[in-house]
Amino acid sequence: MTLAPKPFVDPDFIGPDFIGPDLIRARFAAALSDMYRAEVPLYADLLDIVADVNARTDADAPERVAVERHGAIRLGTGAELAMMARAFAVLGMAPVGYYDLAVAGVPVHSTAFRPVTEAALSANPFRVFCSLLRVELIGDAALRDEVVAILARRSIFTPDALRLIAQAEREGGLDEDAAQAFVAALLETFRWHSDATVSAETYARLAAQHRLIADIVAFKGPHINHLTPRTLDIDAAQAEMGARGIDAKATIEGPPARKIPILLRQTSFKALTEAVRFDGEAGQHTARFGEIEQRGAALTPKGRALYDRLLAQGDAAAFGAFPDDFETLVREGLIYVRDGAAITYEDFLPVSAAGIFQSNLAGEAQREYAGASSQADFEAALGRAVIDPFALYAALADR
Ligand code: OOG
Ligand code: NI
Repeated sequence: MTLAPKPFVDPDFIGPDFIGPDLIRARFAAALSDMYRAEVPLYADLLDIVADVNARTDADAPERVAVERHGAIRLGTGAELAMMARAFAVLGMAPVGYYDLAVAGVPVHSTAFRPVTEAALSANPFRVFCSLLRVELIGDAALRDEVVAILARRSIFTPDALRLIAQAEREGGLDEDAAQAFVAALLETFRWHSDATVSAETYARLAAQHRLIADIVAFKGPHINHLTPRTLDIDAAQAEMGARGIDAKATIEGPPARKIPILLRQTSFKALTEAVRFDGEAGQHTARFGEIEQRGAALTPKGRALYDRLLAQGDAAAFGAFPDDFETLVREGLIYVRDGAAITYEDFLPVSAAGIFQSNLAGEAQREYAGASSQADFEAALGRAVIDPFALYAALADR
């Protein structure tokens, strides 16, 4: 089945009293960052490091860099995903790309909700990497049924959020009061809940299947599991994490350091073990972390094919074969260029995402999930097709 990529809220139609989606998104991203900073103080330290490193690297960095970040959530059901897509549409964010994480031993598939036009990206580039549990990959039929039943009992949106999503769709936008109410209501979906919805015994069985399944299923909602500011020098930021005694991931995901950065490089501090309660009984859960990333040039399909081929060699030295001067990158058609400059990559990398997932699942045995990737199933749940990221870059690029 092919579904048309139709936005739920027309971003070009903003009524006279309406707050534009870009501004609602900027307010939401700021509110989410404030909430996460309060919930996970180590994330505040990470923001300090990034601000220092960025100021040292480029005092004249574009304003956008300071507010730039992404976050991630993990949803349990197709219905949750469909409603989340409608909520993000109110924020001017559309699903771009399909990421199959099952091949990397994580039983989810994902998209990135993000602004898609140049104007919207420069107004506020906030993105959310959004994963959906692939319940069919749970081999144990009884546990699978139990997961379905547990998820069917929860509703992750507040009544106000649902009402305001419908209002935005019906009326074509939200006015000031409604926009404020919507930001506050949607924030509730991303909040951490230390009271699990299941017993310690059920949690243990879910976690034995996969720790990520417990994270997705055992709580009231899809708590934001990390936020990621953009750094202009990830090697310096990684070193600074070490210097401040922060327990960081050992390696930076993505391409090695280069003269001309490409795609994206990411690292994180490891997920914190936090106190939770199972039916009032004390327990622990490990899920929330902080991440940083450095973004480089978006690759053309030809460039990406070369990158993937070198990646498959499994040896960092292999990347030496990827040209690292601007003229060659352009001449060989490996990067997208506009007005003489590389277009920045705005998306994610499945292998990096898998590396980030894995580093936050310390002690989790590496699984293998058979079964084809399932973009059609994902899109059926989403209620629309995901946008092809290459098409967005190609539309921006010089001919
Ligand atoms: C998402 C991990 C993917 C990234 O930056 O690649 C991601 C998750 O842990 O839920 O955020
Ligand atoms: Ni991330």
